Amino acid sequence: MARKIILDCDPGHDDAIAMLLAHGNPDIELVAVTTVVGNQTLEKVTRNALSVARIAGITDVPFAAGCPRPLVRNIETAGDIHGETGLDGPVLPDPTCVLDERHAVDLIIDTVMSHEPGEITIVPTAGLTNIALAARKEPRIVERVREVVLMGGGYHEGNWSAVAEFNIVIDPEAAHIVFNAGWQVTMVGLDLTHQALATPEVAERIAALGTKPAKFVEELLEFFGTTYRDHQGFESPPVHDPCAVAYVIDPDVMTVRRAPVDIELTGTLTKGMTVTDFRAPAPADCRTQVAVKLDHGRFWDLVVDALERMGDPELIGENPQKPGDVLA
Ligand SMILES: [Ca+2]
Repeated sequence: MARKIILDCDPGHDDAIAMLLAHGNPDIELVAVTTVVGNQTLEKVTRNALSVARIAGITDVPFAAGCPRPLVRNIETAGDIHGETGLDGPVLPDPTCVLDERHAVDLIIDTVMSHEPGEITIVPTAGLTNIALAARKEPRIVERVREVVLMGGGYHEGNWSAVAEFNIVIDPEAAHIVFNAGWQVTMVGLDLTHQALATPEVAERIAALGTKPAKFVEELLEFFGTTYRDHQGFESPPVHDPCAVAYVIDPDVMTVRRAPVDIELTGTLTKGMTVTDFRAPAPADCRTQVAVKLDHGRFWDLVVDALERMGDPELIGENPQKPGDVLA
């Protein structure tokens, strides 16, 4: 039976690819998509999520907007990596599906509580504000969720500071809640995702598919590749977020190691660090594990396969205006 996931995201180039992977892979079922401030403002990332839904032909999944700012800190976005829109590069179609009326936090709670215990996996690929609030508002979700598989953090690597990763450092208090809640957390951090490079060979495989969603991914990777080269010195861009989705689909796509993880909230140089204790053995009650080594070929096979299965969905509600028409 397909594993059911809630994707909590801030699209974001790699979030968009994570959504396409989740939609196209038959072994998991996307049951809700929620958005949160992060790579760009809530308004922008929410619009992007709906545009990606249109490109992928996702029609029967509720989308809800969540928190417009972190719990305690001021808003920090990642325009230098994801551009002014949060999804610069491709031309995005206008969204056609309507947002769920609920706040993302309520959609998360309703989804988890209306399914059997152990049925829902939460996959956050953004700051953890929505997830933390959901756990505080309805603590029963913590025991009911199968596990949380998140993209964020890193035990040895940082990107927003020497030791901190963006998703964690923009809302460290939320991360602290999520990592200490008591559910099983798999941290798919930078140590792992910096292995998920979209090399020229990967880009060629995707381009060869020739479909609209593949073309979209090609354009995403082109923009992402440029900003990662210019701002972080990568030859090929690391495509973080789909790694978390890939782990849910196929745990053998990476190796993981059980270890306690906690979040630094007060360090002058280390705010938002995911402090990982590798002193063996991990205590018996340890509920956290960290991703270590990616099977690069197997990971990209999953992404390419998902795009291939998706084919070329018709753009739903194709814009009736002809080119050149002035929108009212
Ligand atoms: Ca993200």
